[in-house]
Amino acid sequence: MDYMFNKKNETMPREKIKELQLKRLKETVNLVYENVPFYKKKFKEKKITPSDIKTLEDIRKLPFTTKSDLRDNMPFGMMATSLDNCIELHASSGTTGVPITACYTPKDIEVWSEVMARCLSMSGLTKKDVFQNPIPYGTFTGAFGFHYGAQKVGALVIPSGMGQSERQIKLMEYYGTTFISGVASYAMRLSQVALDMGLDPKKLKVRNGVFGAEMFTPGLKKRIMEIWNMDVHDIYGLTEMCGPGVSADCDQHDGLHLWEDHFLVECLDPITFEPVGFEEEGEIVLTTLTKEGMPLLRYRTRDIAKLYDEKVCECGRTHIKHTPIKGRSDDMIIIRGTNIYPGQIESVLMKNNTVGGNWRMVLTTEGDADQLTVEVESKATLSQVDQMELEKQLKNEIKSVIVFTPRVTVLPPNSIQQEGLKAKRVTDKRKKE
Ligand code: DLL
Repeated sequence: MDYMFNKKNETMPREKIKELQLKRLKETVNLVYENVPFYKKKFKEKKITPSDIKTLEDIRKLPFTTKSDLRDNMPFGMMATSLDNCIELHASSGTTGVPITACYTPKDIEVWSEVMARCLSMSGLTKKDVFQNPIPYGTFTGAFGFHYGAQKVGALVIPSGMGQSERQIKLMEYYGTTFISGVASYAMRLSQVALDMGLDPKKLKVRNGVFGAEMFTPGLKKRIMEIWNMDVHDIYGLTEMCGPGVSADCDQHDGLHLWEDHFLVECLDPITFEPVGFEEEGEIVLTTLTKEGMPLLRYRTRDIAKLYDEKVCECGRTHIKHTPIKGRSDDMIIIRGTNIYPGQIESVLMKNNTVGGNWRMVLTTEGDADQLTVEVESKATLSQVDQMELEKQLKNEIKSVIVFTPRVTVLPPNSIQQEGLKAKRVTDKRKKE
């Protein structure tokens, strides 16, 4: 059994979890009804009051909250408490519009640190570790979430921040970093930088990594494990809940435990909004149970995953598990009538050993038809013949997954430039009607 940060809560019997959830759900419903005009109005429209919530199933009477609801009420309209009671502000990057802003009370920061400490301990972090945090420190939740959680575990935190990849590698070497965090695509990039510096990542002391913030396939995970000789855990979260720390995978590597004493999860059909069965794909919908600053009811994450049934995990934890996030429903691309998730393409690419870590899909319109070009870096520089051979092979392999033939362009290592923290896997240049 791996180490638990909070054994009592992490192994709480399921009936107890449900009892606690109902108590906390009622408190949250009262809190938002009394303090957030947006929810008061929604309750009126639905002709419900907080007293209608008597069982956990009654959650289905409650209104959903969407990203556009949040945008309409930004920056502070969704707050359930005065800003005087808040001590920290975070915001999502806002690449697709108004940034989603959340303010935290001291208790919110405490809970966030606790769930992060659970996730990090579950991933193997101990007070003996040197924990390097190569994530930008700023309004993005990533860096602070990991920082607070790792300090709570008692590890030595190196707040190395984002970028300057050579410096990151030098810090790892100089301080003997044992544990790194961040985003999977950046861990892949860092391994390439180390190799370019003449350093084999395996020779560094890094033996553990915990990554999230974007979809990454088991294939990419395996790649990172091999190239660094480290164990890799997946961590999930979003600004609207706290940031990273909603769930992470244990040493079984078979699903992410979601901390149900702080978040109530539903998995719904995104069209009918009916719950799907266990191990059926649906949209993850989350309700905060202990948030004071910006509590949210039934937040539609748009993230697609499956919930496992409620049996106790081999690791001893009782909190429900979900599969890694397959992607966001808004990342799904319809091209020539076929639904494609970037993860399907990544799975094919990562199986091929000559392929490097970085890739993207470019969509264009030619004549009346949509065209998909998959651009992918090779691991090492290839001869023209080998490059053409690889393009042909990948074309066939991708075709067998997505049914039509894409174009494939193999590029030299390090030629796809990344902007920002999260990898941008899709560039859509199609003509819009
Ligand atoms: O990305 C918080 C975070 C930071 C999580 C670092 C993990 C590690 P946002 O910027 O608000 O917050 O983006 C949240 O990112 O709805 C998912 O679509 C995606 N996402 C987060 N974690 C994962 C993951 C942070 N492990 C959005 N796998 C979410 C797949 C993820 N997608």
